[in-house]
Amino acid sequence: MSRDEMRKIQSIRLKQTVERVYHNSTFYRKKMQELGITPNDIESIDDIGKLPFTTKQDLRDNYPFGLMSSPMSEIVRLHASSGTTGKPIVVGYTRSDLAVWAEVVARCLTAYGVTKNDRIQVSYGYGLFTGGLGAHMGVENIGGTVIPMSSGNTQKQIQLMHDFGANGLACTPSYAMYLAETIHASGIPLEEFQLRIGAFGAEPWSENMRKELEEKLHIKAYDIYGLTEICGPGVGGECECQNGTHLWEDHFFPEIVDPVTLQPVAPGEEGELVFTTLTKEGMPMIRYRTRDLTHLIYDKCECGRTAVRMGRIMGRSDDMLIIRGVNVFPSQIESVILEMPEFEPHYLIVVDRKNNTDTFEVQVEVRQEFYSDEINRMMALKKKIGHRLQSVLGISADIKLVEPRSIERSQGKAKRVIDNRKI
Ligand code: DLL
Repeated sequence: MSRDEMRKIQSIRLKQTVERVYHNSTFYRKKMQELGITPNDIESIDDIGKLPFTTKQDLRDNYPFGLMSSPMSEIVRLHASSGTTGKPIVVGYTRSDLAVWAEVVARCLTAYGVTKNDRIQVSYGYGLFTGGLGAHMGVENIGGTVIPMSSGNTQKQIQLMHDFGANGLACTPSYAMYLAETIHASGIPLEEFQLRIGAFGAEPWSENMRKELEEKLHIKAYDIYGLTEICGPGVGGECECQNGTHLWEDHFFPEIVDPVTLQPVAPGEEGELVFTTLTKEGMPMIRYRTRDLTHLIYDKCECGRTAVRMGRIMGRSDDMLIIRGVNVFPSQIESVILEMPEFEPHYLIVVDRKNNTDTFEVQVEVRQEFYSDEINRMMALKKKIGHRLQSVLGISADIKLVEPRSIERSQGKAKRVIDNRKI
């Protein structure tokens, strides 16, 4: 679809969405009135900047159902995402919302090359988290066979993956890494598995992690992106080119803004991703601030898809650590670790404050073949990674080398940071 055609569709859908929220949601009507605007001020997608932003705090303040724009009798599903503090945020879907969600996940799977002949093991958690049920509906939508494992019970996961001949695996990249390790430890030859495709997301991951997962599992590993507030997984997904995540912008309109000034950044520049849903009925979102930091690529992709692409998420404007005045993203540390063959892709960042100075410790697992009782060898290894981190982050870290398999494995989103500072 040409850009012009896309913008036409986006304009029509934005106007419908604004009408809906203005008339059906006290929350949005009040916000628009505060800015002195009515639906008549929105004539096309070019007017998006006139609309107010929405934040996670707005969802918390209106817990549980304050942002619904459909009567509860039309809501057929609720999901929730655990907030870092206090109450969860709750989202509601109409039947039509579920159909759109299934469709966008199906688009991602199709772009990975999944067909009705494939069996997909869904190892995202099922329940209030959107990962399990979202991926599940997408597989069903294209007529594939779902293996609804949910997360956990890792031995059984690999046994059934093996026995059922799963061709695809959908889970977080960190859990995929754990499953890969477990397969290797099980002694079952990789050749006996039929895995071909991974649909990994729900947490930031790097190119190096992709390489490692592809090598360890003999698969192609693809990104799937999404967030509860917008629908769940499937807001975007990679294609065979593995060169940016296509965002399904006929349903979710993306903008990139400066997280401080909230003004749009120049095309292609890095900033905070903001979404406006264009077809949602239950709980449409107007200019929702994701806190995810990335950039958008409007050039046509080699795969032929014209949907805008998003670069890898560099982190979130709110999970960024400021250590001794320096901005640090856990994803940068992960990249360094994965570049070095001596380490397992498992690490833990511990931040604290002693004598008014931040302490910054990176615990990392040494691979079995590099692990040694010889102090000199371990010291040299410590120095090596220490230098590399210093040059990438511009700040020095205390390195703690730990034994293979000693850092706790996650069955969902990995916990990479312990911040003990009380600031
Ligand atoms: O994580 C939805 C999801 C499930 C996406 C399964 C993909 C697969 P939330 O729990 O609301 O929803 O977390 C959303 O997770 O704002 C990002 O910060 C992060 N995130 C999600 N996907 C990716 C990804 C689900 N592919 C938050 N790369 C988002 C990097 C991701 N970060």
